[in-house]
Amino acid sequence: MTKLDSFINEAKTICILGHINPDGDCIGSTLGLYNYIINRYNIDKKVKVYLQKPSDKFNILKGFDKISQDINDAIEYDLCIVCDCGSKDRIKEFCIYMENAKNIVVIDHHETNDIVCENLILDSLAPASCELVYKNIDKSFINRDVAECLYIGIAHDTGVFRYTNTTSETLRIVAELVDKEINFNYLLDTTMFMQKFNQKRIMAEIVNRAKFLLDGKVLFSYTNDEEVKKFSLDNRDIDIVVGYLRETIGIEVAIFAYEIGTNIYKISLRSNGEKINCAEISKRFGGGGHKKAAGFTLKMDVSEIESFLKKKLFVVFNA
Ligand SMILES: [Mn+2]
Repeated sequence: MTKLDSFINEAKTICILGHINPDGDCIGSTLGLYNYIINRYNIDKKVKVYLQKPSDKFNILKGFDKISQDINDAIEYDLCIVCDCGSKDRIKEFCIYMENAKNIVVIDHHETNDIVCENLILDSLAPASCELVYKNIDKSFINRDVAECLYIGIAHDTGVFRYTNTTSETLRIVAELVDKEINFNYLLDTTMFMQKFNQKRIMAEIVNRAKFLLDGKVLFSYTNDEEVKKFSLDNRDIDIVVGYLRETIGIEVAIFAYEIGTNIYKISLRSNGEKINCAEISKRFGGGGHKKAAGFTLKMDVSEIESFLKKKLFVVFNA
């Protein structure tokens, strides 16, 4: 029995948490564990997933409709499992469940993990938290529901197995998941590739205003709340933009800014090659993430962001 399994085995009540703005790996790892616990223990355990409301495109995963946003500081869970999250700040309002819990296990693959916890399943070389979940659960209880969740998470964090974080082991794990007769084509299309027409239209606007900075090493663009609303979208609909900008010949890093509050911008970075470490850059500004994908928050007007980036990144690029 793995350490994770023995914690689950001993607990009667379990909560599962992830990070703010939950992405495919966060949703996949939390719901993957949720479905695993239900499949293995049925009604013997009370298990609940708390996440900020994820994009509806993930509603094809079992348990999606059970994801809760409730806050109740009187509840004390026997066990709190935190997935895919490198800092307390990013658990946000659900942190109370972690603080109240009798035991905590953290499963994560971020380079910048600063959660202090005795039971840390941390591997920054793992391409996805879902891969770590897979490795730490009893394979004989992985049913189709679990497999779908874990497949989604690994696919999302590896760019469908094409980023350099993908290993032969990843592909072997994926093969095991495919053997559970998941409809991977449907899963990928629904959660990654199919878009609302307005997502394509806002992308056109964002690409049109994109600028090369620092001798063409950086491709930078942005949107704001007003524009996102104009297209009847929300921020969950533009999470694909930065990855799309990265796929530009000649650049070392794509940077995309979007408004998460009045004059508060989330800055997302995606790099090509080995020269730029996005996690390191983001950490300097209070954020974090992975070598090739990371982000941080800036409190300023969008017109100031460009000059901020030019000034600060110049130092990084010339280091
Ligand atoms: Mn992840």
